[in-house]
Amino acid sequence: MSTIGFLGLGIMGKAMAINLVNAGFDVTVWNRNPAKCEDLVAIGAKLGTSPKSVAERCDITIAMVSDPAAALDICNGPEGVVAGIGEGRGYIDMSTVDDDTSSLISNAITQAGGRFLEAPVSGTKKPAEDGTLIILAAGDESLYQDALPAFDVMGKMSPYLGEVGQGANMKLVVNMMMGGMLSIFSEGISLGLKAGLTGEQILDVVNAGAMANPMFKGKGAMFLEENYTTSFPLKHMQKDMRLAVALGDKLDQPMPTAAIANEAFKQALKAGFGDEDIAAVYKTVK
Ligand code: NA7
Repeated sequence: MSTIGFLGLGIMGKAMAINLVNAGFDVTVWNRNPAKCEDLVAIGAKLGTSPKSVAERCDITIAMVSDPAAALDICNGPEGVVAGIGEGRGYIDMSTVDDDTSSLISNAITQAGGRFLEAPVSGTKKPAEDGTLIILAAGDESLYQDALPAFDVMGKMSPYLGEVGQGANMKLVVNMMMGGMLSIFSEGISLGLKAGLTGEQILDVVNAGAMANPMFKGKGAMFLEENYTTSFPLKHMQKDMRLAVALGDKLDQPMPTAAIANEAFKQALKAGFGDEDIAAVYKTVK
């Protein structure tokens, strides 16, 4: 069994690392704010002192941090992953970033002798806890094969999508659609309520028809309860929408709907809802 390093113990990383420890992997953890390592150490994880020390010690180091800036931060500098990766060891970035950021990281890791895989995930807190994420892997295929036992613990499906960039692109395509759907759904619920329908009536009809999906079911209930407990921070969805719109620019792909949904999430961010769940986009239209 490979030794695994885990960098970034936020909502997602913590749940994923716990599953790896519970499955019997030898896991070393690091988080910028070290207090978040305590629960992992309590169940048997080792404590790393820097991204470099973790990458030096482990066969495979996994990262799950917030955004492109954070993904680059933990790689670069004298205490970064690149300084510790060495010949043949593996680095898997599971954060959601754009393809250019992923390529920069890939080049730095491979020039240092390491192997690189990007593997952003589809799924939020609950699937991370349940080990049912969809892992979108791309990059070094030998590292993908080596990582499969760990992916099987964290996810229910982990397709190999080809060259570095294709995992990042797949993730942005999926989340762009999710953000657009959530934005129009929040407007529809609000419109229906203002027209005098009840929330239950609207959700019952939506959930019985061709539009039924688990997200509408879960987030619809949250809208009606005005419960915005975070499982997917709204600030991260706005980042994903921003990166998807930028990908559309780069590829000359018109995306009028995604661009407007991005504005809705920007508005929610400006209103101070960034650390609440993506369901809080509803508050800007209700
Ligand atoms: P969270 O719960 O916001 O956690 C973010 C993590 O990223 C957390 O461990 C942060 O450390 C870490 N972070 C943020 N910036 C940095 C920098 N500059 N250096 C090192 N570490 C950093 O996010 P989620 O777990 O919900 O999401 C993770 C990813 O999955 C994200 O890409 C989503 O879009 C999908 P901290 O605890 O603040 O010290």
